[in-house]
Parts: sequence; structure tokens; C-alpha cells
Amino acid sequence: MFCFQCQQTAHNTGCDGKVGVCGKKADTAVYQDELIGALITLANAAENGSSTEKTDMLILKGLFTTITNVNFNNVTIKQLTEEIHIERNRINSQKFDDYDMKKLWNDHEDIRSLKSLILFGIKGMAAYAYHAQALGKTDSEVTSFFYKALRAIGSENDPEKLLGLVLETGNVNLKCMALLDAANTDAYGDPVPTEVPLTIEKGPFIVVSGHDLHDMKLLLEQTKDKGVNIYTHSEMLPAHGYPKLKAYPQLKGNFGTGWQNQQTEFHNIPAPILFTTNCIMPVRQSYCDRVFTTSIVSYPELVHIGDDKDFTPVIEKAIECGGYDEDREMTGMNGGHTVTTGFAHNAVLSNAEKIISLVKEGRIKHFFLIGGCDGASPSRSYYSDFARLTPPDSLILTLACGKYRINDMDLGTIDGIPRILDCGQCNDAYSAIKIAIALAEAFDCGVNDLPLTLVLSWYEQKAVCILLTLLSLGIKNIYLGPTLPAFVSKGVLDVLVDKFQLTPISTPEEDIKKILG
Ligand code: FS2
Ligand code: SF4
Repeated sequence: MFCFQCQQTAHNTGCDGKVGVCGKKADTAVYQDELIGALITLANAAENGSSTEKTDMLILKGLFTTITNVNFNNVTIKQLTEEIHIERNRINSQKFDDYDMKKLWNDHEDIRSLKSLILFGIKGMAAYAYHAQALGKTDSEVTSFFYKALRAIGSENDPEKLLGLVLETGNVNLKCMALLDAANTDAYGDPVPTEVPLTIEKGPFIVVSGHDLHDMKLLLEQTKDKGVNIYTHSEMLPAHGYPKLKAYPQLKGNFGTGWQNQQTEFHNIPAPILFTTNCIMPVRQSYCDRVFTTSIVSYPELVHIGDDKDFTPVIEKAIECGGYDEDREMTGMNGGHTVTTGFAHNAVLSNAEKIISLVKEGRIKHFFLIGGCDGASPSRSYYSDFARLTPPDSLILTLACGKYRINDMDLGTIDGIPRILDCGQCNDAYSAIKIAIALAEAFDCGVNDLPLTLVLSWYEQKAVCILLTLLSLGIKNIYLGPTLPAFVSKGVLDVLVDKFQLTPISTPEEDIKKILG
């Protein structure tokens, strides 16, 4: 196997043994490569063929399936590849051979690096497009870019053109995140600031993980008056902020911390867990009979809830498990008992005037965006240490699952505004961008001239497309960690550093000094 698409890749060069660090086995990695090879050929076949919405959907599903911690199941991966072959033959009668991904992995390191940025970027973007599509929203520019990018991965070898496509991936992902933002807010309302308990009430409950708000809504509807409570986990936490989801009284709180702690936190849990997307980790014996998957997530021998979205087996399991006998007090990673979410663009910008006058009065001197993915690497304590060191006259925007390192910290308020503002899931980077642009407009300057620093943590491929979006907007001086991507070659890194001053994190103390210096 060869895979180097995520931050925890072996030795920060690539997973190439019998099993990847994430638990993906060598044969699964090969089947995932074959799936991507089939998608590249499907995109070629579509160029002179007659692709339909079904073709578009297969592209999204195929890319999403290969994101880290989504699908560990050879059977469903091979089935999807077969569906792609059938679709390719349906839309174009010409004979095609699947693209061989070894060509990419063995290519010149700069070409491989640029193509990896595009491929991993469109994987992340496919997840966002899939969620938007589940709520009935599509965008033809976003859809057609998947085809264009896949074709380029198969055949383009001009580094300049590939670099252009890398930035175009970021640009199109901004549109895709805007699409998903509109889909979520049209369906469930604009998020409002919401305090979320970390205590689990006694009685039957279900833990819902992943990013899919549509699945969450369907489960809330199906658990109405069933005596089963619902708790979010990981990237589902921001669901609490959406008015039409928080209206369900059984949506009680949040279970657990970062996704990387799930094997310990789910140990002997008296409740089922539903994974709607990543990040699912290899499932341990002590809770494997209680884990359910749906949508793109797949794991051998677990019960999968199909497209009919009948969650009855999950609800029955919750009743059978019974939950805790007494309320169980749990805490966040810093000992806090509650966390707050719901500070998406609408909520923050409704306070824009106040924030602007606090800046003018010198009571807010700096903004930080400390966000992105979490992961197991001990060096990720950088982000919590960094947050603790930020001065009391600074505001911290956060988003995605990396927030669990800081979201239960009590860093106080500035004139009633909490110093930590959770914008939402990783795709809500769109909110952070909107907030930054609005601030730049208010102060009549560019985003790079604001007293704003982005301190990002990355793990999987959605972080890649978000980083590309920020670069495509010309945002400079981004601090990135905990390590730089193994797939970024020295040559490509030099370009990114030169063009965008992309900076690897060092120590929190040194970086803060440099930023505020
Ligand atoms: Fe976090 Fe995992 Fe959001 Fe990522 S829960 S690393 O999928 O997309 O963030
Ligand atoms: Fe390794 Fe990450 Fe690939 Fe898993 S997804 S095999 S950990 S590089």
C-alpha cells in the first residue's frame, strides 16, 4: 500500500506497510486507489459522453468514500467501483482502462505534490457537496470542477497549470462551502449561541457523530416521544446551535471530546453510536455491537442504515442498552462542564458594531482563528497552550473538531462577548471567512491588514480544501501544524512559503511573540 493523505501518516512520509496508522489495511488502500482510478476514467468518459445526475453522485460518493476514517470496508468500496464501471459504460460506449494510481505515486515529486493537493482537496470538497446535495442544493460550477480536476490528475503534467488548478480547487471550494452554508441555514435556521451541557442524563440515549445535519434531523424526528435522548459527538456539536434542531427537547448535550479519544470514551458505553461521516476509528470489542453507520461511512460487520434512513435499529438498541442509571457528569479536555457553540457568521456579525467599537477603543487588539482538525499526535497540545497564552484583549474564533482542545476553557469575556467563539464544523470555515471579510470592509483594509492570525491544525482532506480556499483568497501568514503535509514537496512548499508566507508552527510562546511582536 501507499497512502500519505493525512497528517498522521507513518514517519510523516507515507503509510506503506500492512496497515496504515488510521487502521486502514493494505488491501483496503489498494481498493481505494482502484476506486479513484475508476473515477478518473469516469471523468474522461464523461467529457464526450452523456453524464447525468447519477454520474455526478457517483463522483461525490467515490471521493468521499476515500477520505480518512470514512470507509474501512472492502466490500462496499469494491461495489462502488463496480457501479462506477457500469456508469462509465452507460455514458460512453468507448473502451476505457482505469487510471493506474501508481503512475501518480511514482511521478516527479512536485507533480505528485500538486496533483495530491488537488486530489485531496476535491475529496474534502466532495464531502461538503454531498451534504449540500442531501438538502437539495447543487451548483453546476462545483459539480463540473470535480470532472475537470479528476481529468487533470490523470493527464496534466504542466506544473504551472497544476498550480493554477490547486488554487482553483480552493476557489471552487469556497463556492461549495457557501452552498452548504445556505443548505444548512435554509433548512435549520441561522445558528444562535447555545450553551451545551456535557453531562449525560440517565436513561436511554444515542450518540451521533459526524457532520451530516440532515441525518441528525431525521433521527431527531424519529426519536420524538420515544424516551430516548440524543447527544452529539465530535463534529456534530454545532447541531445544537441550529434553531430547528435545538427545538427538539431530546437533543440534550454533547458526549465526549475529540474524535481521537473515541476508543476510550466509548468503552462499555450503555448506548448506541451512529456515525454519519468521519471520523470513525477501528471499532473495539467493548462497544462494537453498538456502533451503526449510515451514508458513506462503512465498516465491516456493523449495521448500516441505508438510504431509507430508518433508524429503528439504533433506537431499539438505545432502549435495550438503557443508558446510565444516574446522570453522569462528564467534562471537556480542560475540566469544563459545558461548551458553547453557534457563533456562525450571522451571530457574530449581528454583534459587528459592538466588536468594531471595541477594536476602536483598544479593548480588542487581536483576533485569532485557532481551528481545524484534531488528532492523536501529542504535539497538538500546541493549540491548547497557544489559546491559554493569548492575551485577554484578544478574541478567538474556532471551528471543526480541533476546538475540543479549547472549547471548555474559561477565557472570560470582553464586554460580554465570550473570548472563544465557536463558528461550527470544519465547513463553517466559510463563516470565519465571512467574518474576516466583513471586518476588513469595516476597517477599510484587506484581510491581510487586519490584526488577525490564523493558527490552523490539519488532519484529513477537508482541511486541505479549506487551506486551499484560504490561499486562493490571498490570505497570508497562516500558521499550520502540527506537521506540514507529507505530500507537499520541498519545491511546492517553497512556492507556498514564497507566495503566501505559509508558516509551520514552532512553539506557542515563540509564535505568539512573533505574531504580537
Ligand atoms: Fe475532525 Fe474528522 Fe471536520 Fe475532519 S472529526 S478531522 O473529519 O472534517 O474535522
Ligand atoms: Fe496512513 Fe492517513 Fe492514509 Fe490512513 S489515511 S493510511 S493514516 S496516510
